[in-house]
Amino acid sequence: MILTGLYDSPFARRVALALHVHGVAFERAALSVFGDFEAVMRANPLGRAPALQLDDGRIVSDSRAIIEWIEDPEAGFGGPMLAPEGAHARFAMLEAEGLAIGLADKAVARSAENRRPAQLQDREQILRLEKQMTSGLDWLERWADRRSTSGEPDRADLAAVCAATYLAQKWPGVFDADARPALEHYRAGWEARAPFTLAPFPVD
Ligand SMILES: N[C@@H](CCC(=O)N[C@@H](CS)C(=O)NCC(=O)O)C(=O)O
Repeated sequence: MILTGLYDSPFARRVALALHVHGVAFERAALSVFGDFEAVMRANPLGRAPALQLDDGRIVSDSRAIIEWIEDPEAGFGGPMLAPEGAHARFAMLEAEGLAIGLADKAVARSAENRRPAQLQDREQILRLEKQMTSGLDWLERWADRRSTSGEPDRADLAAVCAATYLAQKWPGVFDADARPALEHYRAGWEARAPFTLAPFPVD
């Protein structure tokens, strides 16, 4: 099994974390969607990361679909389930996971804006993205205040920690750790533990 993507991608990273939780052995193609675009196109018809190539050659893309596949009983992997049982707990997990993935989407879109030459950057779009990122962080700050960093993480924890660390590293002006103590405590607490230590965010 081959996972394509860099761990500075909040999407590729959370897939790697899910694979580690389930104890699935995998190789990694540490390719950049920009610098190694042609190779990424060969790994995923959409040229995006993450993509997981199964041992039989099939390719699953999109982090949500990949994690769903990893957790499907048919895949036959062991380890603790990342989706809680019971409608109430499951809905609460999906609510937070959806928010965290959306926040990561906005932060990645904000980073993409910086790849454009300064004169082509869209000021209105940048302000809109930063407003969305700030509002998403406000929500996660309240949520993180009620969360623990002991026990086993669920899918919402994987998504929230990957999104928060991406923002902390790439957008420290938007995610000011001093102004968001609950989220910072939660993020740093999980980052110090497996599975997060097994697929760390690359620090250059
Ligand atoms: N919804 C997708 C988002 C994946 C995504 O945005 N990946 C970025 C890298 S962080 C990417 O491939 N960007 C290049 C592109 O979309 O062309 C997922 O959850 O996997």
